[in-house]
Amino acid sequence: MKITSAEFVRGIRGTNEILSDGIPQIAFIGRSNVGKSSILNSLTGKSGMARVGDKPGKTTEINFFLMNKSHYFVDLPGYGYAAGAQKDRDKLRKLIIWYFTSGEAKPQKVVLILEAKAGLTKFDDQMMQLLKEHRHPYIIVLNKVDKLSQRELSEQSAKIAKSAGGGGVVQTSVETGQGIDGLRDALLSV
Ligand SMILES: Nc1nc2c(ncn2[C@@H]2O[C@H](COP(=O)(O)OP(=O)(O)OP(=O)(O)O)[C@@H](O)[C@H]2O)c(=O)[nH]1
Ligand SMILES: [Mg+2]
Repeated sequence: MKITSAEFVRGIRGTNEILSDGIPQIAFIGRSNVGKSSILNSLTGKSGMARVGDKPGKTTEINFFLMNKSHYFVDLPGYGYAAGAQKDRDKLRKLIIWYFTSGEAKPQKVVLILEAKAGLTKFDDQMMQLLKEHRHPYIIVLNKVDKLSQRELSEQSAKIAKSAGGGGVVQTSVETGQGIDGLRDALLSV
């Protein structure tokens, strides 16, 4: 499926009517700097749409992008980075938890993005448990696979599939474009 239109709608930091306007949400979550915003841009083919950064903590609001006038792609801030003021990190952490636990947002699908080198960290595991507890359907994406050799990659994927309960892992690289078309099809065919 192609994305024929993509536009930024708004960024929120708490309750907002956009959460209940009836348009299905596909949410992107993962550790800070894992490439959530980059994947979102790559899926839409609009490179500057979501802000991307070298430093963790680039995304500080929950950003809604309307795709094909039918779905929102929801770009969330990242979790699990050690830099920055504690106060700011707590705020982002609370915002993420609120999105998944308050019951106001009911994402149709959650894309849990892991970093190829780091694999499934304890923060990712906590997030996965939270998604399960709140019955949010999710898929796991392993991004930045360009950073691993073929052998490292198959070892890492097997390890993740095992700890994640045997479900599939979609491999992507924003750098090479690997896996992006497949991920788009998987997300928009729901
Ligand atoms: N090598 C490589 N670098 C990538 C890939 N995807 C993203 N990056 C780089 O990783 C950095 C972080 O990307 P972002 O998209 O801002 O990451 P994010 O998860 O949105 O980060 P926060 O908003 O801070 O949580 C940027 O420098 C990207 O260019 C990839 O597949 N391969
Ligand atoms: Mg971001």
